Parts: sequence; structure tokens; C-alpha cells
Amino acid sequence: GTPDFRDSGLQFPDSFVFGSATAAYQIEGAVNEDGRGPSIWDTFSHTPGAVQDGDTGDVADDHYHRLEADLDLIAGLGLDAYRFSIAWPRIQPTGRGPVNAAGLDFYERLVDGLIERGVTPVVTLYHWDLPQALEDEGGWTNRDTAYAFADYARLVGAALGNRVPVWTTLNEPWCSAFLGHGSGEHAPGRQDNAAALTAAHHLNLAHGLGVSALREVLPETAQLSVTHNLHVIRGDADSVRRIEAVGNRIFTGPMLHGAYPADLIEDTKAITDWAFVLPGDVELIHQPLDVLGINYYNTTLVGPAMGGAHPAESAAGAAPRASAFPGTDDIPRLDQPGPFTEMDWNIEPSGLLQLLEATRDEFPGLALMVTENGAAFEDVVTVDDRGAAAVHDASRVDYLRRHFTAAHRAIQNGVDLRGYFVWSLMDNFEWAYGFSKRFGIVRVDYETQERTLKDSALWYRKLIETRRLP
Ligand code: PNW
Repeated sequence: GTPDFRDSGLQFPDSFVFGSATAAYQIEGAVNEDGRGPSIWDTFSHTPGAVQDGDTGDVADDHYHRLEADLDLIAGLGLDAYRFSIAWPRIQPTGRGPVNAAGLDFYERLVDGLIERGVTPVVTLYHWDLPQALEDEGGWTNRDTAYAFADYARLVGAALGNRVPVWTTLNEPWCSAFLGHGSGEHAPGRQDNAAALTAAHHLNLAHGLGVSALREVLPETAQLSVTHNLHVIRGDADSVRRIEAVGNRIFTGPMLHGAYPADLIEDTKAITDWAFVLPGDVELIHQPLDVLGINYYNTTLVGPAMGGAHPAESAAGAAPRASAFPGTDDIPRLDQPGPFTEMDWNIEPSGLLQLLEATRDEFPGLALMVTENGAAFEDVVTVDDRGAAAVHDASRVDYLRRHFTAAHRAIQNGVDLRGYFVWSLMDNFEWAYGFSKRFGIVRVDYETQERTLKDSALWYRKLIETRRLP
């Protein structure tokens, strides 16, 4: 029957990878140490008004200085794998040139520390911290950035390839392109639809060139992937098609089918003529992958397009406003039934099952991995008579149980789902929301940097130990 997405007692395969994930800028801090150069997120977070409460990643979780303790934390949870990202500006402070040995050393210690503890390292090369020097030359709107990324990928691959079995080129290029250059809510904070579409293409190109560079230096057994936040859009069919085009297929089309969708090019022709796509580009982008990473949080509900009468576009002669989904301002986003997380994202585990099955149907034979799923909630901290702290996050436990149930159902339905990474290992710098939103299964006290396992971490530890949903 239909799962109620609350099941317990479900058994996962022994080979299933239970992991957790973080990203460099969200946890590391130490932004001026060991030769690290500035990234676009340093610039952006220090721009007044860009991030809630003026928060920055200058210190964040101070992970850079607490590596050994955090490795023990990871091992203590029994994680099979740990997904983290490498800060490009630690490896190449200006985005080009030779390796900064002191910066690489941190990731060598991280990788070696994981392996010593029996935890598989899963590396993401780009989780949004572009070296500022490259931004000064146009960033992702400059085609050269894609080639610079490939050089960076080759350097890191050559250094860590003998120890890291799974490699991801980009995390959520949709966010980089469209939150970074469309809505402007992420670094570099631009609001220009044409720039956003240009950036999307250059991110695609960076992925393809990066995969080729990695194949040159990695052992044949290495697994190569990319991670997308694939949007689950429900409602009016034509609105769904249009938003999926600029939200998902703009990336999966060239990367996995070897072509940009014709409807996307048609839908966006008032914004760009796509002249930035040079002959041969889609062949460079279309590289065989071993696994596809999927980040899933919520769903979106849309109504029929409003026929040009949308208020955002109705002012005489006004250009369509810059947007996270360029060219879709005439599509109304509808309210959805709750419940919601602290991000105001709806909790809808059926969306994960739908997404996994649809992705399997569209790309048969491609192994899938949930590289992020999790939720921000306000946690309840208690301290007992003897001073021991506990963090009660029943909502997060319930969220995770429901989404693991959906994942289990996907496997039963024949989806080749290899693993699942909870976002996030610990509370961290939640981008435009700063430290106001807590996604961790481990609580971080930002005064003392003390880490406390939340109830969800204890729950997850039990799941990993038994492979059975508690
Ligand atoms: C992802 N959206 O970000 C990122 O990969 C993480 O670094 C982040 O902390 C996590 O999800 C929680 O936000 C997203 O607007 C940010 O659709 C925004 C969106 C999706 C993902």
C-alpha cells in the first residue's frame, strides 16, 4: 500500500551508504589562514545587508582548528561516509597557479583522518566559494572560469585521487547561477537574467571539463558525479514544464542527454540568444558519470501562467525582473499545506519518492545518491542536575524518518539508490540566513564552539548501526 512515510523497522541493504554532509565555507572559518585567498562568499557576507544579522563565515564552526575533534565526532556517529567540500581559494588563493601546499595539507589531514577511522571521504570540488580574483574577471559569466575550474580539479584529483573514491564536480549549480546572478540572494549577488543563464552554461562547461580532467588523473575505480538540487514542481502542466526547464533540465539536459532542451531555448529567447554556447560545448559537457547526486528538501506548487498580466512585468516598458527562475514571472507560486520547517519549506516526503522515480525513468541505469536531505528546526536544549546537556529535536527525527521511509520505498520500487547524506553534520553558516537556521544533527554553541549530539544524531547512529529504521 501507500507508505505513510512514518514507517519504522524498515531494513536497508548492508551496502547502503549512510552519510552526512557539510560545505567548506559553512563550517571551516579560518578564512585568512595558511594562505587562503578570499572567495565571493567572504566578499558577499561582508557586504552590509546581504546576510541576515550581518553574519559571516569568518569563524563559523571553527572546524579548521577543530579537525581532530570533529573527526572523532564523525567516527562516533558511525557514519559510513562523510561528504565535504574543498575550498578552491585554499588550494589556489587567486583561482589560478600552483597548489598552496598549506591549504592542501588541511584536506590531506581530513581525508587521512576519515580513512583511519573507517569513514569513506566523498569530495565536492565546488560548493560556491569561487576565488574572488576570478570573480573580478567576471566569475561564472566568464568562459575562462570553466577552464580554471578544470585546472583546479586536476590539481586536487592528482593530490587526493589515491585516497578519495567518490568525486563531485559542482554542488547545486542552479544555486550558483540563479541565486547568485538572478535573484541575487547568494554571492556574487547580481540580478541579471542574461548573466544568470550565461553563468549556468559556464558551470555546465566547468563540470564537463572538470570530469575530463579528473579522468586523466584519477584511478579507473574512481566514481565521478555532480550534485543537483532538482526541483519537484507540481500543479499546472505547462507551468511545471517551464520551471523544470530553467530549474533542472538546463543542467541535466547537456550533462546527461547531451543537449540543451529546445523548449528552454525558446522560452528564454527574450532574455538571451544563447550565443555563449559555442560549437562543441555540449559534447564537452556531456561526460559519462558514475553516480548522480540529488539534494532534496521540499516541493513547489504552481498555477497556470497569467498571460503577461503579471504585476512584476506589467509596468510599461519594464524589463522582466531578475529572478531565480528567469522568464517565469508570469507563473503564480501557490501556497501549500504544511507542515513547514524553519525555512518555511513544506515537509513533503512523497516529493523525494517522486523525484527518485522520475530521475530513474529519465536516466535509466544511472546510480543515484541523495547527497543532501534534512531540515532546519528550533531545537530544545535542556541541562540536567549534573550539568549534562541534551538537545531535543523531535521534529527533525520525524522529518528524517519520513524521508528515509520514502528512500526505502524508492529502493523497493527498483531505484538504484546507493546512499543518503543527512544535511547537515552540524549547525553551520546557512548562507543568506547566517547562523539563524540550524540544520545540524549536532548542535553547535557559537559562543563556546561546543558540539552536542542532538536526539536526531542518536537516532541516526542507531539507524546506521542496525541498518533498520528506528
Ligand atoms: C543547499 N533553494 O542549499 C546547499 O547545498 C547547502 O549548502 C545548504 O545549507 C542547504 O541546501 C540548506 O539550504 C540550497 O532556494 C539553498 O531552492 C537554496 C535552495 C536549495 C538549496
